[in-house]
Amino acid sequence: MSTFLPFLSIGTPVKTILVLNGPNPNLLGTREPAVYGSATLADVERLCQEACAAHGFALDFRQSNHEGVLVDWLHEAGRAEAAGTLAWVVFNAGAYTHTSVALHDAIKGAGVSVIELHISNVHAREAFRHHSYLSPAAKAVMAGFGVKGYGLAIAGVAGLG
Ligand code: CA2
Repeated sequence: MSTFLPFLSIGTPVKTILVLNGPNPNLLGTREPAVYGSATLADVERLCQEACAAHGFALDFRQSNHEGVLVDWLHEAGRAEAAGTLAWVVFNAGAYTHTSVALHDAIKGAGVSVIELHISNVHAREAFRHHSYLSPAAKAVMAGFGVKGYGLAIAGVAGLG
């Protein structure tokens, strides 16, 4: 049996799914449970770990409150996808979804496959949450499944084969 960790025993390279979180999900589980539920960001990471393990992916889970850091991570992800080591990015950009041309440009410029994800149904909320700068650059969009959406997004990527 192979002891080379990035490979399954059958020799198939394991690709990574990068789960990126933007500003404020570090507050999950502490505020607004009616909107976001009671799971913490650590719970979300565990859920993603389980979903990735179930579908044969490695997980890279990150959160930053800083737009430029997210831009740098998207560039890094684009290089990893081009090198064949990254499958997709599951991206909850938080409020930057509704404000950031820089993140739009980073997704497009990096040529990275992104699923835009929101815990809440942003279209059933305030009008300022209805517009997304990311959706036109993303390959897929999902919203309103609560934190379970992260696992569903990972299953969706797996379903693409
Ligand atoms: O529904 C989502 O996942 C959002 O991306 C969450 C963002 C919000 O700005 C988007 O419109 C929709 C907010 C991130 C979570 O921030 C929290 C703040 C307080 C308590 C819990 C979470």
